[in-house]
This record gives sequence, structure tokens and C-alpha cells, in this order.
Amino acid sequence: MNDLKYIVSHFTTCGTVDGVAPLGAGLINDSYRVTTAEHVSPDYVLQRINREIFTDIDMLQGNIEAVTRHIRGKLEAAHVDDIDRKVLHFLPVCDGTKTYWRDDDGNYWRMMVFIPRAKTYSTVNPQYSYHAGAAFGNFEAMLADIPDTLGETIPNFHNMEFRLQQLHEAVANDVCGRVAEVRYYLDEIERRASYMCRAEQLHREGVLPRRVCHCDTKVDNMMFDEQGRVLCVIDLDTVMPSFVFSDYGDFLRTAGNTGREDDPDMENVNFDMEIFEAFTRGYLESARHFLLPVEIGNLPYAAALFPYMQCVRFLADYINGDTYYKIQYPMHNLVRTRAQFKLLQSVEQHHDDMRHIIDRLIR
Ligand code: GN1
Ligand code: MG
Repeated sequence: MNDLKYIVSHFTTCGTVDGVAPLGAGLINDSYRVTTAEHVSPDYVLQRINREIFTDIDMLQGNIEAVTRHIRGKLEAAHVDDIDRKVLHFLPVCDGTKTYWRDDDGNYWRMMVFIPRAKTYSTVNPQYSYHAGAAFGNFEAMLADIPDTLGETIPNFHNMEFRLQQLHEAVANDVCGRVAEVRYYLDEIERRASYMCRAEQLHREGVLPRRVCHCDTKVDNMMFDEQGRVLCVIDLDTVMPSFVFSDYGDFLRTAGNTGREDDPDMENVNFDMEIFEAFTRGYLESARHFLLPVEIGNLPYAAALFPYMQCVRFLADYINGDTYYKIQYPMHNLVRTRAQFKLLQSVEQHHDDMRHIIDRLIR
């Protein structure tokens, strides 16, 4: 705690820090809530950035600064109220302009203003999903004309061909001898591989563009206000050029799952079509003016792609001996793999319904 206070002292906070406590359940970075004694001073979020995953911190924070600056400018121009709750605000360090600080052990830290009276959820109802859809469509729309060129903070992050290649490498190395027990999943993954790589294929053919996307639209990366409206989107580490399928698909993967991402009970895991419909309605309302027919036409594909990709990523990590995702127990990544695969199967069963709903919504 003293160490954390020492870290905080390098940032341009206001007020007297009176507490630092762990916050949230992200699988990648470590987050803390920093409280201040005075009523007028905001609270803050302190984060240690995962150096194993984010190797170019300058690029990472550069992207985030560009995105928050651009969104703030748009909100100001539109005279939106309560802007400080609608876009993240990162603090510069005391002796410079950078928004991160390196400690003596080589850890990188950053701080942002804590958004008061906001809630995050790991499950949402259709009404909230509708607002979330509108918010992500709007997020992409606001970033459509960002003047900065964003870097790829994690190269090939949502590149399905690359994720399959990583899985193949994991299988070839089989460092923990786990391949034999997961054969069934490997076969199921292979059967779908060429369909699931169609985004990369369409991009090579020159018909599918990259746009600035959030790329981690898990439902718990959204802040909601007291009325269930979305205040803002958080966790901007992975904001980078990608296909729109990223944001659409990853939200549905998390919010549209009737069970948990790591649910050990397959009976709990199904794809919720009410959530699908509400989210898609919101998303199309704010995004259809810039979406191409090839993007709209492939939204059902996107809904399947993300459980599939996450299944591939969890499985590769399991085979590699759990080096990427934080785990709570030894089989955790395998349990996650199973749950994502069950979700994928449920999404696949709804393929035609999804088509019809989208056709109806855009008519
Ligand atoms: C990670 O940081 P966090 O926990 O929100 C991961 C996402 C995965 C997600 C699965 C940088 O997100 O891509 O979808 O876990 N982020 C990174 O829960 O790999
Ligand atoms: Mg997160």
C-alpha cells in the first residue's frame, strides 16, 4: 500500500490519497481504486500495465491519448453534458507530459480519473444491450475521422489466421503433454477454420476495410449510469485498426451468453437471441450509415467468430501451460475452452434467425 502510494505520488492527482484497494477482475492488467480524502477531489484508478502483453507502452498510451482526445473533442463540439463521465481522462506524470510512469523494477503504471456513480455488469438485459449496441456503433462512428494513425498495440490481435497458427504451434510443441486430451476440440476447430478466416480473406480481396475499433467489447468494459444508459467504454488498451466484427462479435460473446465465460456447467451456456436482437438494433441504428453491405451481411458470422476465436485462444493457452491468461485453478483454461465452444454451437444453431432479424432491422 505504501509502495502504491509512492507510485501514485508521481502523477498529477488532486487531493490527499487515503486508500488504494484492488479493483475489478480483468485478466490482463492489475487495477486499483485510489480514494482521496477530500469531497471535491475525484477518486482515481491506478493500473499496472501488463508488460508481457503490451511491449510498446509508448504506442499503447499514444493510441489511448489520441482516442480520448478525439472523443472528448467530439463531445465538446456537440455540447454534451457530463463529459467527464463519458470519456476517460488519463493523468500526466508530474515531471512531464507522458501518461505513464516506470518504476525501478521496470513496471509501467498509469492513472485515470475514476468515473463516479457508474456501474459495470457481467450480465445485462435486452434494454441495456440496446444501449450498448448504440454506444459501440457511436464509438466507431466518432472514431471514423480520427486524424491520428493508430498503431497495432498487439499485432494481429483479432486475426483469425494468426490465432489458428498460434494454436498449431502450441499443438506442435505440446510442452505439457495436454494435446491428447483436447483432440475433440482441435478437430472441431479445424472443421470450421476456413469459414472462420473469411474476414482476412475478404480483406485480401479488397472488399472489407479496417476501421478503428475497440477490440475488447466485453460487456464489463462498459460503464452504465443509474438509468441503464451507457456512459462510456473503458479498457482502451486494444483500440486499434480491425474489422467491425471485433466489437460487434465480442460484445455478443459476453452479453449474449446465458452462462459465464468460464461456466463449468454447459447447460447454463446458450446464446440469448433477445440480447442479440436488442444489441443489433442499437448497433445498426448508430452504425448503419457508415457500414458497408459486406459488413452488415457478415454480422451473423461475427457472432460466431468471437466464441470461436476465444475458444482457440483459451485452448492454445491451456496447451502452452497457461502462460497468457490469469487462471484460478489448474483446468481453468480448459473449462473456458469448453464453455466458449458450447456457446459457439448455440450461436451456430441460430444462424438463420440472426439473418432474418438483421434483414428485418435494416428494411
Ligand atoms: C482479455 O483484459 P481483459 O480481461 O478485459 C483479453 C481479451 C479477451 C478476454 C477474455 C489484451 O481481456 O482479448 O477477449 O480477456 N485481452 C487481451 O476474457 O488479450
Ligand atoms: Mg477488460
